Amino acid sequence: MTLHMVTITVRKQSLKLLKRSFGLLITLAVIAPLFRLQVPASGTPASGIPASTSTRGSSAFAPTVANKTAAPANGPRGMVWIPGGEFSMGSEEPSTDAVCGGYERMRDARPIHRVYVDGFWMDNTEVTNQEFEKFVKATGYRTVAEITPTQEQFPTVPRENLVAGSTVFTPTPNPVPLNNMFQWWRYIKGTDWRHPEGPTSNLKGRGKYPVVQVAYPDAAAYAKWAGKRLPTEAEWEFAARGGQTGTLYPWGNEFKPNGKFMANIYEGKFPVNDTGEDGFVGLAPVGKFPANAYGLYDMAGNTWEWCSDWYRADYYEQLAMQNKGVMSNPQGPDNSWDPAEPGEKKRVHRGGSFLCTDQYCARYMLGTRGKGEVTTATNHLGFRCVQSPTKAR
Ligand SMILES: [Ca+2]
Ligand SMILES: [Ca+2]
Repeated sequence: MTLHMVTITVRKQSLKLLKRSFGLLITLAVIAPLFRLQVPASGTPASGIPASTSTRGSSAFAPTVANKTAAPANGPRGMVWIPGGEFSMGSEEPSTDAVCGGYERMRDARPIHRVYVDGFWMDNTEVTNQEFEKFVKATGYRTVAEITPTQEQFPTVPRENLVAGSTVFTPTPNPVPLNNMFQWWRYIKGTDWRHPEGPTSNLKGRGKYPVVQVAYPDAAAYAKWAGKRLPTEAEWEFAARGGQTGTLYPWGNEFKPNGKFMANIYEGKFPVNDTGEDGFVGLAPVGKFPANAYGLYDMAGNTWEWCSDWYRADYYEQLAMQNKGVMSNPQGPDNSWDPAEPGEKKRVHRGGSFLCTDQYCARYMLGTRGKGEVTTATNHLGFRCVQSPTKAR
């Protein structure tokens, strides 16, 4: 199984590309040339990272050593205790050549390196619409997707295209080459967290679904209001691994133990027809698949989840060159760098989504990394929060 993630990036100079890509596809949707998908050129390295980091043929994973200290009393409701400890972070070379899952695509997840994180509380599910609504009602917060972008923010975008909206996955009518994400992603006016698939969609009956169409500032604002914070990338991976060592998935190494799907991903022909063999076409309510050993649901699939770290494709390489031994509570690099779009500011995404498929995106697998421009939201991107024990209420 390999996955590749779909990263969508707001781009200030994207008008030309959007027009070319979408010109004949758009009907009712209003496309604002505010965003651009990150489409790594097929067959070329995803980064300028030296090629000496492969771990093929030998495991670079040393045993996870979780802290033994007991969970603090009176844990926050809806959160589970993650003991913290030392573990091997990263991903080995995938065994697949799928479009986005091959070696070059995963280079940013190597070398595998030792990391220590303190214990913390973590939301046992992705943040739901119900929860996000409480925040919005209490604060009057408006998400990025609800605010009309300005000419100052996007000086090269025609004024008529400066409309509030967001990005929505739209199946194609027929099979298409998987080399151009513009074929299945559209910027649609009037899309936001209350209208996650466009202005005519709504949240009726979807209180327990994960909130989506949240950009990084939206997720961070919610976390702050809740007295929590977004997880670091290291915390997220430690938690997802559930105390195991170097497994491929949060539940182990077998994709479908006893023939059972363990995550909400995509089956069928991508991006034409999601057959929903795992029980869900598109998003699922949170917590519909078994939790990992720490009691965390949907750490693979359903929605991508924001982490607080800046994304740098070469961050793990930098750590290796610094040779500081076990990294303690790493907070990520000081700035962002994605060689595919070096001008964009990106934070880390983790866990993959309901669009992950072995045909296209294998980044629901443990240790693999995603990234996204901070103001860009989609209908397959959400988040969950953490809380350090000293701040537990
Ligand atoms: Ca599914
Ligand atoms: Ca998830």
